[in-house]
Amino acid sequence: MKKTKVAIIGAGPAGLLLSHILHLRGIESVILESRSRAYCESRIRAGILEQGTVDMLRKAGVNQRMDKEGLPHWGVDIAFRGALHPISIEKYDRGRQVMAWGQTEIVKDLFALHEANGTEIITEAEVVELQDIETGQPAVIYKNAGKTERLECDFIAGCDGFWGVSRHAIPEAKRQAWDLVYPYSWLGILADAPPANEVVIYAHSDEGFALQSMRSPKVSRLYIQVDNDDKVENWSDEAIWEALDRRTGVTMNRGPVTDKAITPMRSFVSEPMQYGRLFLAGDAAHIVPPTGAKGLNLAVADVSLLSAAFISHYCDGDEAPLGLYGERVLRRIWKVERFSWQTTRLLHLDKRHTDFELRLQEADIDYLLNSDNAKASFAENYAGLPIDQLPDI
Ligand code: RFL
Ligand code: PHB
Repeated sequence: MKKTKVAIIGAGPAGLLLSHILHLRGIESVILESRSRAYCESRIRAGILEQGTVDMLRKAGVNQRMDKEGLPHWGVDIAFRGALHPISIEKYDRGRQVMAWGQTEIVKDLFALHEANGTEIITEAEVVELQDIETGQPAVIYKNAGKTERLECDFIAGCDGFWGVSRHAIPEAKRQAWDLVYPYSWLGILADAPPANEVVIYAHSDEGFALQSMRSPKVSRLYIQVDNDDKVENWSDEAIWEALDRRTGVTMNRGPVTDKAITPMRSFVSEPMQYGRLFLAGDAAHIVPPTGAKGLNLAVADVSLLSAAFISHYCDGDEAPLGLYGERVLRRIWKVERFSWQTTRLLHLDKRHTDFELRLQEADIDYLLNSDNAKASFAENYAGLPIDQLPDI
């Protein structure tokens, strides 16, 4: 039987970063991940980092490639009524910026750091049960190479994403969740084509939402709004490029499409985020629709507070931050949920809307594009709300 201080479930950005920060302060942890390393390193997901996420990655030393190859952005462009309208984050939010740098690359760097530091990640280890989380000696049961194993620990960090098992270990009677599924999805492609615009384009059009983003000067990441029951097979590459051109009003640079997938959109929060010796972080406790580019950034903000609380416990004998973790982190999460929900409703076409509601939506966009106050609020939220506490590393 194995034993560690913090058992971490999931090797997504939340679990990998938490374990790395704990290692920097000499706190032992073990990560249990159901998939292979190659699978984790190739999942294509987030691409835009808040200023606070960039700062956190620098503080944790996960920044060498990011600072060399990441693309700092001064703001975003909103495509509306056939024209691009810039919202400068630099101008409206105290010189702050965001950065285009793929989640895939962060995950690769974190796996490489773990390998170099000798911190333990057990891949292809599927957690099936959390035991005794209300006691001082919890344990995690997992299946690895055909055997059932037990990992004893002081604490469990549930970083196992939306489909994970951790939050279900909190008794149903003590748990509450809020869930909203949107009436549209995103069809996303990755293409070996230079981005046509230097910053992200968010487009509202009669035909629906579209987004142009990037992973490097040679690779574009693009999305279009589709119906929930639509299929990838219904869209040829050329049909996607043409929809992007029409919806953004910008002619995209074409290139070979290397990935094509449909993602549903949901808002979800589960409370509490701590119960006994179990602490949740990232998508395990909350989901946002991707319009605000917040999912990964929220996971990093959670880990910032959670790692700081573990450091207070183990290095300073101070229990208070662990006790306050859930309450403190949820205050920020609900504000980010609000921004993601608002931005999604602002920019998508909701076929259920009346003409009156559509007019109001267009007035909302017009207001954002022409009010310094509205732009300042958008910039503050997009670049990222302050994170309560950073770990002392
Ligand atoms: P993850 O990345 O889902 O990792 C959870 C890990 O847990 C493992 N796991 C288990 N392991 C052991 N036992 C079990 N029983 C397990 N069950 C699950 C899983 O295999 C997995 O490895 O969660 P984490 O770490 O909380 O990170 C969250 C982010 O991945 C997510 O919020 C973002 O990708 C969301 N997101 C975006 N976020 C941004 O900040 N900016 C963006 O621009 C952005 N764009 C996006 C996105 C997500 C997207 N998709 C596909 C959902 C764009 C898209 C299309
Ligand atoms: C991305 O680059 O994948 C991306 C950018 C902005 C978003 C969502 C996703 O809002």
